[in-house]
Amino acid sequence: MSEQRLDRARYALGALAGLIAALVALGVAELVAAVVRPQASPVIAVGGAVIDATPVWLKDFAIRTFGTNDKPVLIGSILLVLVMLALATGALAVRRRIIGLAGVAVLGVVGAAAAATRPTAEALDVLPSLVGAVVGSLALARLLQLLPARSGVNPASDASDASDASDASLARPGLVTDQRRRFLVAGLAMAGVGVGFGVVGRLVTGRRSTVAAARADVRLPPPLSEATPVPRGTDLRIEGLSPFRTPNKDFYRVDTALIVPQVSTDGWRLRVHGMVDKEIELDFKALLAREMVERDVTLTCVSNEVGGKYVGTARWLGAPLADLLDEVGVDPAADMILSRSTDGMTISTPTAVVMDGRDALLAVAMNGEPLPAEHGFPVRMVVPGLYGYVSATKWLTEIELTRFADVEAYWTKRGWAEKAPIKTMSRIDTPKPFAKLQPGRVAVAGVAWAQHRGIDGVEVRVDEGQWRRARLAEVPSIDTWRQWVWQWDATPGSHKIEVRATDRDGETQTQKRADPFPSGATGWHSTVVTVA
Ligand SMILES: Nc1nc2c(c(=O)[nH]1)N[C@H]1C(S)=C(S)[C@@H](COP(=O)(O)O)O[C@H]1N2
Ligand SMILES: [Mo]
Repeated sequence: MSEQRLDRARYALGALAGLIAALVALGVAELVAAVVRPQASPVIAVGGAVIDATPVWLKDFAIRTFGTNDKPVLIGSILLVLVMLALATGALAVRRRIIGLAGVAVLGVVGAAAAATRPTAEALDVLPSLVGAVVGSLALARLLQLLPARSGVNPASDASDASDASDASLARPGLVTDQRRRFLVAGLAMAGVGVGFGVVGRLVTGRRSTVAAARADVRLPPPLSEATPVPRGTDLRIEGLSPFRTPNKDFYRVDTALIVPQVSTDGWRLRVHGMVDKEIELDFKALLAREMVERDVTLTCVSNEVGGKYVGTARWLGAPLADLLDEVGVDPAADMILSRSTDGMTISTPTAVVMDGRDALLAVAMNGEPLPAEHGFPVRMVVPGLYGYVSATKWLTEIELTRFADVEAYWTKRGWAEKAPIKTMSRIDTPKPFAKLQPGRVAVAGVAWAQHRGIDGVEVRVDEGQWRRARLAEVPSIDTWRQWVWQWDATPGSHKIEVRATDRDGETQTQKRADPFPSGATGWHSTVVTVA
């Protein structure tokens, strides 16, 4: 074997050593995180830090491009970066061991720093990254020792006979193979241990999540005020049209949580404090004992694009927030309700909106079952008429009465509008884009929403012709979306169908296209179809 090839092989094996060391470090870190707490895992902590630091344009791009897969994509990207850094560190460490150790140390410190600076960080959160880095660097050091000898330098003790003969490895290729085999066996064993630790760590984390049990234990109280009966004809039951009520499993999910917060009902407390006469703290039982109401409300995300899917309707059961605020006595100067979740999210809601008589709820159930973990178990806020980022706090634990002049919530700090009422919007659900249709009668149908103002009219036009009034379905209240349908006599050719809605204030949706940032998208949804 030529010296050059041996060199290349040593670098390749060094890179491999770096990768294996990273695997060991991550596996150990996951195992420690399972004991400390899942949020302290370096990948989760760094992911959270990246999410918080992500500029708006990139977040928008990620949501547009990856949709609900944005989280797996983020974790995958972090792992990819880690793999590349590990390969480079290992390769560089072939020449200079200290680079390898420094590389591992830096990665460990990055993980620990991310974990320590998360909004809900606890002191022990640095442990997974630090312990992982220490064990990872030991693994790297050991593997580097086992690297096949190069001319003159041979750290492997029992190969010392080769160390003074610069051509030894050239003369005895068998030695290289033996050494390489020993390296690979050790590397494989370490990689196996690393993966094993990681798997066990994840399994333990899964076991530790108590939410399934806590959810099963919740006995939902009957509502004092039942939902306004849903009139007949609320659901037009047209194929391809979104049902009036969105099943929980299909309900969109938008949040910054890389792992779904696991909040049990046992230790759950809601603290209401700040500019109030008397601060109070409720446990879950006390919340369930309050007068409950049940309401159909449509939630919408400000990031929803024209025609997008980040909107859904559920029947929520919850305690009216206004009642609770009346009890604590809100200082009239407190124009902001700052709510906090267990994962450190902060959301600001105008006090006046919550107190104006609408059904702002501390919700405990969604479509007849306790909130699913991803939708905020055990308690979340729901405020009809406001985008989720200024109202719909999931995993809620704290409500502070304060002032917009004094505090900025999470998304406001990142440039999103401070106050964000939902904009009137309509969407064509059927026919689907690029559908191939038969000539004749085609049901064009969709949903329109203008929560807490209500939808007054929906119009459809084809190929920029006359606007035609769609037939509106019934609705239980002004807080939900409204289905609509228009019968089209389709003629052969390619056609563009457009929709626009008018709310009960008489405002018709503007045609002007606006991005979701900073206060919600505008523009008319359209669909192009072919009739043959
Ligand atoms: N704790 C927490 N609550 C949150 C969020 C979040 O990131 N963290 N996202 C908000 C946003 S932007 C929206 S649109 C709604 C979405 O609620 P859903 O996931 O139940 O549909 O939750 C809101 N509540
Ligand atoms: Mo949102």
